[in-house]
Amino acid sequence: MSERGRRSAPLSGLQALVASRHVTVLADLPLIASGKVREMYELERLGDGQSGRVQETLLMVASDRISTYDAVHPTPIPDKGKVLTGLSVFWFERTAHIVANHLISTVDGVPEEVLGRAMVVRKLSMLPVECVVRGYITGSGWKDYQATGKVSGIDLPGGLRESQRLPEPIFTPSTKAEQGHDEAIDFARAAQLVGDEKLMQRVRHVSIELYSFAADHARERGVILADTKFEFGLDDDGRLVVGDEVLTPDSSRYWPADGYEVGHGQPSFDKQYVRDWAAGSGWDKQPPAPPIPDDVVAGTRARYIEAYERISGEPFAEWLARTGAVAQSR
Ligand code: Q0Z
Repeated sequence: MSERGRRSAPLSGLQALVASRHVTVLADLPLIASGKVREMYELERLGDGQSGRVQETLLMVASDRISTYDAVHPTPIPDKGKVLTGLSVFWFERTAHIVANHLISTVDGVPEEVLGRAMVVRKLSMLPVECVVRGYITGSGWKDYQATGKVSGIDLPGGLRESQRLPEPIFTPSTKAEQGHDEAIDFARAAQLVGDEKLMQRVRHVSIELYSFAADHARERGVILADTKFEFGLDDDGRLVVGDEVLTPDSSRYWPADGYEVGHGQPSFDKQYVRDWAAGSGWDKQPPAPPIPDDVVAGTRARYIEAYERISGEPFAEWLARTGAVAQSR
């Protein structure tokens, strides 16, 4: 019986959230944002000991929660948060030549209980747009193309088929909706929201460079990066910095390259077991999402780990060891 189960007092709102949504409450740290699958906490201001300047920092923690059809399942996928954090860090480390990023550390300042699934990051002033890059026509892009021949105001060639590779990657920004779905906007509207056209041109250029770098890398490892979403901010010196998570399966569509075929939707590299099971389960895809059976959890966990290993080229155990998520054997 758990500590909680022995008591008779009703759960507080926060305790209920923690219990029902697998949300981690870290001792003393103020929780400042909780998304479908991640939490963000405020950390102490860090002094650099040199300049006398201080840096506000945040702790981003990826949980093992999984969503399909926009609903979060009550069943976690063990290690999913560690895989996603490991992939974000992999990409941050390999794309610093394209743009600065917010990562400070995955070790220093990270509470023991979230080692491997957390990042200490610089607090940024976030731009109020989602920066989507598409190399393939799918999802909402495919819907918009079928209706109008365009995506985010960009005219595309006629006769494209679902999931087809685009002649070149396109930048298709969207608004950040507090609730519900992000709305596609054109470049001019994004520039207006950001309030700086020159900056927005840089954001578009950097977004496409990041996508292209990652898509080329993934393709060589048998994975198609169909599209992805970045969030940018400005640091204390007004410099452009990529933040949030980058190029993870939660912020991107990854497809296995083998079996790729135009003319229909592609299976997701990571979530296809859950979607296939859900399709046969009788779930109407409306919240609440149902619990996931053990065999589907195990298959999905294996896919996440395979994604980490294919993309990074190293065993997932190396990530766990490097971050102290598991005790080192030597
Ligand atoms: C990220 C989000 C999450 C819930 C704000 N470096 C930064 N500075 C300031 N703000 C953010 C970042 Cl990354 C920021 N989000 C998205 C992440 C949980 C919401 F882990 N919102």
